[in-house]
Amino acid sequence: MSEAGACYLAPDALRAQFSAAMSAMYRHEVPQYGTLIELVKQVNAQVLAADPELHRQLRDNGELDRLDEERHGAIRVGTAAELNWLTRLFALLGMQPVAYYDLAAAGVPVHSTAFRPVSEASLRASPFRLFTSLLRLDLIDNAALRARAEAILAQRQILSEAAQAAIVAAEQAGGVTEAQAPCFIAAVLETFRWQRQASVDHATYQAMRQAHPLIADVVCFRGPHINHLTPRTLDIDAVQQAMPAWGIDPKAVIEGPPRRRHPLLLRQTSFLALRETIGFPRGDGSAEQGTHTARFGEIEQRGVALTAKGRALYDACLARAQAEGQTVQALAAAFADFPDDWARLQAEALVHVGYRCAAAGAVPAQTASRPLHELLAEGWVVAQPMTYEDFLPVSAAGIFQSNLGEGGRGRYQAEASRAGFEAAMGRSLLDEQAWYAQVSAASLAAARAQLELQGAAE
Ligand code: OOG
Ligand code: NI
Repeated sequence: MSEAGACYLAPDALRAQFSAAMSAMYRHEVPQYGTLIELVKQVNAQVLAADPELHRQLRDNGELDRLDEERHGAIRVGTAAELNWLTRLFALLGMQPVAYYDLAAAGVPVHSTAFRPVSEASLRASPFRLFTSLLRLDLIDNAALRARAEAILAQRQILSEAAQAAIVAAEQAGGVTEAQAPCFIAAVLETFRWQRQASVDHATYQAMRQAHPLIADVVCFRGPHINHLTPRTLDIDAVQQAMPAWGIDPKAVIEGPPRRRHPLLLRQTSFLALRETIGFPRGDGSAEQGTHTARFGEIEQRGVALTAKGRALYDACLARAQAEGQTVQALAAAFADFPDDWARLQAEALVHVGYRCAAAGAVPAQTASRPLHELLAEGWVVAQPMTYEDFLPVSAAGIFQSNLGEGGRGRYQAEASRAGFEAAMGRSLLDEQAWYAQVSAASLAAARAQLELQGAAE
């Protein structure tokens, strides 16, 4: 409540509205995305009906209700100033930048983070995330082209005057009221809309595209159009197989780890980007017709979050699979040594674990302060896998490349530039490993507090 008594929406509620508006806009613009949502819904219902254990686990983790709302999107920006504005906007929507992804190492001239909710309650309320990439013009060695790209980007404003004013006002007031929300959402949503009209002539577009398709995508349009939205499926292989029958043409391989009894991290696949007609302005005010490919659809299946130790093992297995051509067989062979039973994954500290108090009634005094292994062994507390809420740079590069067409893979001898990215944002990034560790510790503290509460009086 403000002093005047106006009622501010929680950032979680504002994000839920923003996510719904974004989804509606994309569904309208890319009808195949709507088809994909229907297919994913159907497969998820089948999986839940056939797998009561998974159903229970998702319910206990509070993930069942968020499943149909769950999606991430992706955008690409061109300058530090643009990233800075969006960082401010996303903060109002309760989204913080988690993790640094260096995609130059995988041949794509950007570095990225994902803005997402960071408390468990916020993730439950609205799990919307945005994978956000900043173009690295410093990786382009054609100096004239780089200067031209910089000059074009310096001219544009990705947020309208109205959207900028709404962000500043919300920051000053400490939020957006329920009455202001529809206007606020409408104003900022415009930034992410597809533009049928490029901001440069066709020759400039082609020169940028020649340097890298991604440079053209960022530099030649008025704003960072949303380029995909991704629903979460519980069985990515089933959706991938069903896609053709639903009139959707998937990319050949699923990115990430192979299929397993206990899914690891994140698996993703996409349908190929659409070739869309674009008007390129001529000097005389008329437009030349051309095309641009940027927008696609993607699905993902989320598995357990890995500790640093588990992640090192994952990276080693994946590198082996890649060296062998990353076929289904190569993946299966490379991951054969990665444990696939819950007890070993936990015992070897490969996965992040959350805790929950499982005591139904009164518990003996002093139980709350007993060692964890005893609480687990006697069933006072149960451990459950924590879902991976972040992204994978190698998979992201694979998704980028399959949608950029020819020339999507460059060679860059660049250092990662986490500090440069943070300077552009105007704040620091959150470390994903620290985040899982902290949520895990908090869940154990909450379980102990609950045991304490249920403790019999001495
Ligand atoms: C982002 C590609 C990465 C993911 O899910 O890993 C991504 C992009 O194409 O802009 O969305
Ligand atoms: Ni994605």
